Amino acid sequence: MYQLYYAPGACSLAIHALLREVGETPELHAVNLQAPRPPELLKINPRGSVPVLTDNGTAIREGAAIMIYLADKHQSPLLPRDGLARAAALEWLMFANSTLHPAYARVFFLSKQLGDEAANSPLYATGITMIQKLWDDVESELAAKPYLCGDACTLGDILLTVIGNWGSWLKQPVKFGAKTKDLFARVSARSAFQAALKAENVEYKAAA
Ligand SMILES: N[C@@H](CCC(=O)N[C@@H](CS)C(=O)NCC(=O)O)C(=O)O
Repeated sequence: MYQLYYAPGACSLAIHALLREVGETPELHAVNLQAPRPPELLKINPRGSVPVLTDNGTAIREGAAIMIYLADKHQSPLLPRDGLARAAALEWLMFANSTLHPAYARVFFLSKQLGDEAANSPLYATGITMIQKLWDDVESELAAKPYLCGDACTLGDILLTVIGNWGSWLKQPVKFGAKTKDLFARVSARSAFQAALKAENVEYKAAA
């Protein structure tokens, strides 16, 4: 039995969608990231962040690790088993988790520090420029293929699609190219992704 600690629309949505991709409906524990963390979350993750997955009572932290664990355990085609195909899928998962996500985390931090001033702040604008460069890179990568690894959807596409929907949490806009929006539309239309959005009461807006 899986339990998932999540915040609606946060990076934990990728784990939630993946669970549904492999036919699992987790027991959901919503966490309010604006409030003090519940003691039961701090007990299994002292950092207080989401996602945390428990599998029969054992906690796994760090989104990318959780996704790899689930994809391997359930033999999901979203993560090739070996060789260069697996390396490419892991590369894009890590790009989303360890390069793109922290770029957003920087501007979320600045936003907290600057409050309303963030909308006109050059420092904040620099953070947005760094995010924009990463999305521009994604657009170039998608020039000749529908998904980051070619013809098939992999874990990185799912996490990227989740992060793409964080526009309403930004104080200055990020623009997506046409190919990137097509990717968002394709991934967010998957029945598992739709089921996770519905369960979290989140609207997907980034593909429009
Ligand atoms: N490296 C971690 C990052 C997790 C993370 O930053 N999660 C965000 C939500 S997208 C969060 O919980 N932020 C609030 C906090 O860190 O206290 C992972 O991939 O699991």
